[in-house]
Amino acid sequence: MVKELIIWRGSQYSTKVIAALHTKGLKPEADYRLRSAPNGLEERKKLLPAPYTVPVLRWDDEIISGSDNICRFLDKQLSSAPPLYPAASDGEVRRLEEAAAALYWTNGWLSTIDPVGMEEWSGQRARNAVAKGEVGKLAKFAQAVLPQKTFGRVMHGVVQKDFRAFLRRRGEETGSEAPARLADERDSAKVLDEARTLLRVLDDALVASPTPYCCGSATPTAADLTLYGMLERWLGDSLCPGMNGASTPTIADGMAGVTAAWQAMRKTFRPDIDLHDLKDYKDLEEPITGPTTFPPSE
Ligand SMILES: N[C@@H](CCC(=O)N[C@@H](CS)C(=O)NCC(=O)O)C(=O)O
Repeated sequence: MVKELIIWRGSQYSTKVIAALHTKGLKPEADYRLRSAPNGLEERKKLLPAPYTVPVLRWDDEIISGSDNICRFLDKQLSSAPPLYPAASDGEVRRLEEAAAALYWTNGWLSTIDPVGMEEWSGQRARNAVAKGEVGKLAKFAQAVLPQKTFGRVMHGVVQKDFRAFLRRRGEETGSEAPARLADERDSAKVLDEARTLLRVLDDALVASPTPYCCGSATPTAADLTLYGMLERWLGDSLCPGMNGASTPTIADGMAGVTAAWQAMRKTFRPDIDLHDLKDYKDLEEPITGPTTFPPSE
C-alpha cells in the first residue's frame, strides 16, 4: 500500500502537512515515505498533477494536491484521530487557515529577498550545496575565486531575482494583489510591518482561545498548522537544523497567542519530524499519473 508525500524541504505547506500527519499519529519514514519534487516548473509539470505544487499526497489509489485538501482528506480517512477541522468550529478554522495562508507572500519575501533574512534562513544551506557541487560548476568556481562577502551578494542576487519572478508569476496566476505588489517591493521595514499586521489576525484569535490552539481545540487545527509552517521559517529552522535558521526571529514579539502556539507545536512535533537526517529521502522517480482524486469532482 502506498503512503507517499511529495515535498520540498523548507516549503511552508510541506511543513504544515508533515505536522498534520503527526497530529494524526503518522511519522515520516516510519509510517510514510517522503519524496522530493524538482525545483523547475517545467520538470514538475511532467511529474506532478496540476497545479504542479507541493505537497502532494499519494494514499493507496488516492492522489491529493494542496495542504488544505490533504488536511480534509486526513480528517475523512482518519476520523478517530484528532480533527484538523473540529466539527464545532469548521467554518472559523477555515477562515483562520486562509488568514494564515495569507502570510505566505511576506513569509517568502522576508526569508528570501530581505538580505539578512535570506542569510539567516538559508545561507548555510546554500554554502553546503555549493561545496557539494549541487548547484553547478560555475557557482563552485565563483565561490573559490570571489571573497566570501561578494560571493554571498552574488548568490543572494540570483535567489532574489528568482523569487521576484516567482511572485510575479503567482500574482498573475492567482490574481492576488499581494504577490504582484511584493515582486517590486524593496523596503524590508514595510514588508515586516505588513507581515505583523497579518500575524495579528491569528494572534487575536489565539489570545481569545482557551487553549494554545485556535477555537479552543485541544490539538493543532489546520489553521494552527498553516501558521506553524510559516513560523518554522521565521522563528525555527524549517525542520532542517544545521541547514536552515530563523529568518526573522523578532516577528512575533509582543504576540502572546502566536508565541504560545508556536512553543506548544514545536514541543509536540520536534524532533519527530526533523528532516535533516532522513534515510530514505529520494527524488520522485515515477510521474504521478492521472488527476487528483480528492476532493471528488462533482
Ligand atoms: N494551496 C497550496 C499551495 C502550495 C504551494 O504554493 N506550494 C509551493 C511550495 S511552499 C510550491 O509548490 N511552489 C511552486 C510553484 O508555485 O510553482 C497548498 O496549500 O498546498
